[in-house]
Amino acid sequence: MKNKKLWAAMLASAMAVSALAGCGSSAETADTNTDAPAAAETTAGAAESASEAGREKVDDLMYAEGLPIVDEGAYTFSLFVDGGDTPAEERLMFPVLEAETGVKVDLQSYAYEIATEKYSLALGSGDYADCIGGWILSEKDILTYGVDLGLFVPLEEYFELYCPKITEVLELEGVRETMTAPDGHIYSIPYVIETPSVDYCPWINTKWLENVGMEIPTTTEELREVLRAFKEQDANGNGDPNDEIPYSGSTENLHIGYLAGWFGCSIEDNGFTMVDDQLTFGATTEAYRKAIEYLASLYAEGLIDPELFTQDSATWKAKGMQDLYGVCMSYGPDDFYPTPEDVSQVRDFVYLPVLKSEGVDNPVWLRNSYGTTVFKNQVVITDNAEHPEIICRWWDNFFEEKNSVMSQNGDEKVITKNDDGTYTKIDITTLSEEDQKKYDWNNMWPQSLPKYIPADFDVKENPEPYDACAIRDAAYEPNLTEKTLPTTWVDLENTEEIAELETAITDYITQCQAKWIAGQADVNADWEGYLAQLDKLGLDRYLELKGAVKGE
Ligand SMILES: [Ca+2]
Repeated sequence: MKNKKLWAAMLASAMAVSALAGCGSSAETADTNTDAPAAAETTAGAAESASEAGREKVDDLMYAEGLPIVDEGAYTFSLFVDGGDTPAEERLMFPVLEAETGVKVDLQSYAYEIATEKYSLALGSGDYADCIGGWILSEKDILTYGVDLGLFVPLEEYFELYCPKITEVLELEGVRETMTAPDGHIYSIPYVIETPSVDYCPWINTKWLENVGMEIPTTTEELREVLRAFKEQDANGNGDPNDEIPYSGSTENLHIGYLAGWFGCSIEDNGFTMVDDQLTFGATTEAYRKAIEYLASLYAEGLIDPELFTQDSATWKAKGMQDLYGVCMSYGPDDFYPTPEDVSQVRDFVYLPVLKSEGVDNPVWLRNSYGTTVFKNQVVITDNAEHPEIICRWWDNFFEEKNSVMSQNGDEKVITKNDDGTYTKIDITTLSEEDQKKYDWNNMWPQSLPKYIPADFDVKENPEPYDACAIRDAAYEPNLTEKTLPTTWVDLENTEEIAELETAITDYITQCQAKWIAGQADVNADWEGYLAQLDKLGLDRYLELKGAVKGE
């Protein structure tokens, strides 16, 4: 049976908090801070006083522990994020958190493109939010606006004094090291999340394979034969033998370099891979040249989407939804192909194996993670914030399991905690359209923000969704590079120079890829000139700064 205890308790405490706060009193809630460090004795220059209820207040404003964090409405902070444009009051989590903490959030949330634009304008003008979060932040921003200019505030002392849950995350293996900037400070709320070992790979349409009477290919030449059959026959079975697109991918996530792993060297978009422990530049290798040559030959035969380098993601997805793709590079098959009503059903698209090629019996694929990833630039607090300690505590409270789980899955109406500590989630598609929208992942909470979901945490969904990525991860494991790309900080002194070199070199690699594959130039004829141009763009200096070597 489902156990609704947790959610009932959670709701009751949230309601109690708001009710009591409304009476001008404060409330202790049960489940926070039992393992908190001793209440801050003093903070730099902060006076403490006792509240009516006997709880310690810092600066006459913030309770050092427990909930609420401040008396109702006593503090508001602005939060700028790329997380869609749903207003705070329509998102499940913000009213809940406000009732719990007493802290109001002035949410400024925009779609990624708009957020990116507004973010750089704001930083330039000085008119930026108290707290900034999401995918818009980069490592370089932390170095420039944190370490260099002091616009972002060091947070480690607040964590130590007031944030037991965040401290718990920092104590996970390798996290504190990753989060700590070269000047010794931590500028961001840590975000550790489960991620697949592989991020992108090609997926192949098994229905089409069945229709043309072929098996899943295991070599590059077998793939060519399959793609030819897809092109020549009416593989999707709609009566038109000419609408099949044998190979496609979305322009933003082509990851052409990954495919070079079939020829012995799998590289990410900036040209790097790992060879044993060594960061290695692979865009000048023979394996990479061969991969481009191979893909160009597929393109010349009409086996690759002619819009590969030009279509936007909406066009790419729309074509997939019409069942026009035989093989497609993406994060998962549901990104471009209709999800069956029964989400537990095996998908038509399965992973394409790591292919062997002539002379390459041990092809490789670049490892994306060891199962979790630490994001070190996900939320910063700026010098415009009057009380960074309150914002830190607000995040710390969000890191409580019930809040993080709820932000991702929904409230007690859709998820219940079982006696064994796992959760069970109902089938959302059984709900009204309005509720389905309410419990949409992105409407509940800006999902680009960090949360804390412990490793042993488990949501059983009913039905349990088919996990194409987990199946793929297991199959790819023997071919994965042992190491992922390093997550160490670049040397502060050289940030600017590295960024400039990276832009020039990556742009050039990307341009050449498109030109060669689409047949506007020949990779073999151009190869010496390409190597010379990379040298001219400063490849040696770039690799020296990155601590990388040239691959063979
Ligand atoms: Ca057809």
